[in-house]
Amino acid sequence: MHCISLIFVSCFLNVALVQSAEEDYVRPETFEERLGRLEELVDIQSQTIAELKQDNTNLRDTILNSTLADEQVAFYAYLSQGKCYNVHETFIFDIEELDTTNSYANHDGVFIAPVNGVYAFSFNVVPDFWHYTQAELVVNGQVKARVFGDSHEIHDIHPTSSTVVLALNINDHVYVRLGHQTECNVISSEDHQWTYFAGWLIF
Ligand SMILES: [Ca+2]
Repeated sequence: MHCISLIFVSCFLNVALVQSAEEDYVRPETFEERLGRLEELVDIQSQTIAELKQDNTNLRDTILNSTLADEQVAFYAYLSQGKCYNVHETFIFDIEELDTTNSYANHDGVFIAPVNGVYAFSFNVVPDFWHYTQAELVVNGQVKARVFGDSHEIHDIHPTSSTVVLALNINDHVYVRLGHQTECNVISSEDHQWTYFAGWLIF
């Protein structure tokens, strides 16, 4: 009886093992299938490497550009000729002698800070003969410096200038405009002086 029981258990185990093996069976891959899968992996790896190379190039350019901007921000521009300005009209210093980071635009007269930092700005304004002129240095709409040149009662040139130091954030807008306590004629000429605007990053 004991022997019959053993045979029965043995048969049961065999059937169970065969069923389990059939369930776990995975058809062996052919060489072509494995090769195809490897090619897919190589393509994915190549794509990843290309993306990493591009990221590396972008990072290097960013670092180089930020280093240049930190060390070399400077501009200087002047008016090619004088004119009669309206109150609060921006002076468009159209002759650009220097603009190392292309941050001053000689079509609208605005300098846009390329990096955070402490900057120096200098501007010189030349009132016409028999004129008094007020001008303002403006940052984002706020007046930060004023000058006033007065030859109202004399046929003379009385230029007026100022140099200021300001802490700016990146993208701050800086420009020079006519003030409100003023007459309109500003001159800029070879014969006398140029009306100019300059700035540079200190640190
Ligand atoms: Ca420029």
